[in-house]
Amino acid sequence: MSRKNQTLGEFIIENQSSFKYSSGELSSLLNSIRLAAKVVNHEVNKAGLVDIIGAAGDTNIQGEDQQKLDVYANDKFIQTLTKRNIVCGIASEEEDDFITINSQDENHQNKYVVLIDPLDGSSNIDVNVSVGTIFSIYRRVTPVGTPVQLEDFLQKGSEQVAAGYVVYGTSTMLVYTTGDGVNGFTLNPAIGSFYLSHPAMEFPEDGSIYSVNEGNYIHFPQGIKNYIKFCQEENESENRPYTSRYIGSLVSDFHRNMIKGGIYMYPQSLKNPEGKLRLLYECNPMAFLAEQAKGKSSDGFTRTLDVVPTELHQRIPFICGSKNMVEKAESFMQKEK
Ligand code: P6P
Repeated sequence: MSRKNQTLGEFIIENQSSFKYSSGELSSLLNSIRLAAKVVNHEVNKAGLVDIIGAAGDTNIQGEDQQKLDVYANDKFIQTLTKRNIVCGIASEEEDDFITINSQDENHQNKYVVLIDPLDGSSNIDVNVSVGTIFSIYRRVTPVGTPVQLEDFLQKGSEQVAAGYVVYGTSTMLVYTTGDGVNGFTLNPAIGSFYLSHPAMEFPEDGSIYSVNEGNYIHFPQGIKNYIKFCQEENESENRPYTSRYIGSLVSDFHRNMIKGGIYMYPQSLKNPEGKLRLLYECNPMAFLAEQAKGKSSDGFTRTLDVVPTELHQRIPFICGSKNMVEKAESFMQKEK
């Protein structure tokens, strides 16, 4: 049950009983993400004012320049999750390996692991374009009370118990699912509370927005090239040509497409033979949200949530959005198989 202007805290408590597994720990975990989102939002919103932007000089495991705000966001989410003593392990885009959280008490009963992209799209920070945080939550599969293992993180996306994102845009929103639909909460910065502003979010079955970096067009698989041409063809009855909108920030493109109807694609290419997006902390959480919002997500052939992970930072091709648009793109991909 939800009502407009309910706070995120009230919503979490009211819907706790519907969580598949939780003795209040998942609620506490979601509340710690809420706190970290507010702290990071405070810094992101003034990025241009303090010397916290610009490359930290370091590079992450992907070999990408690490922006200082990446590092800040990563530290804040890890600190908040660790302090609350709720999770047994954390994996982050900004960390080469997963982090084991040793509980203060000897009978370490924490049963959740969190995978996070602390600041996705961070190359946009210096040009004041919206960025986001993406999180994914699983129950551990190794015995409670033992140190967390890699297999606790390498679970199929269909095993997620919760997933969501924070979009630091014209307003800051936290959008998440625990497997019972998708709900969006907008931060009132004056009082620091998130309010239920977008209950029961759903992708329109059809849409007329396509999001892809067409600069990579010549390197795309033929099926994707054919679908992009389909989007650009004149067909009034099918509302084509579609509109091309690509922000370069997955969370922002996904969020707009979920509200208006659309498709996001990051296919494989010569430069990125496995695609660019990471399966565990970008594609799986967004795919869980997409399916919970009646949308669809795949690599053109296999449902994203069915992919069996083999390594922490693996990448996969990613097509996600309005169900009929994704199925159309898949039909073009499968014709060229
Ligand atoms: P490109 C940001 O780095 C990101 O992971 C997504 O947020 C975004 O959609 C994509 O990569 C942008 O990549 O190669 O088009 O700049």
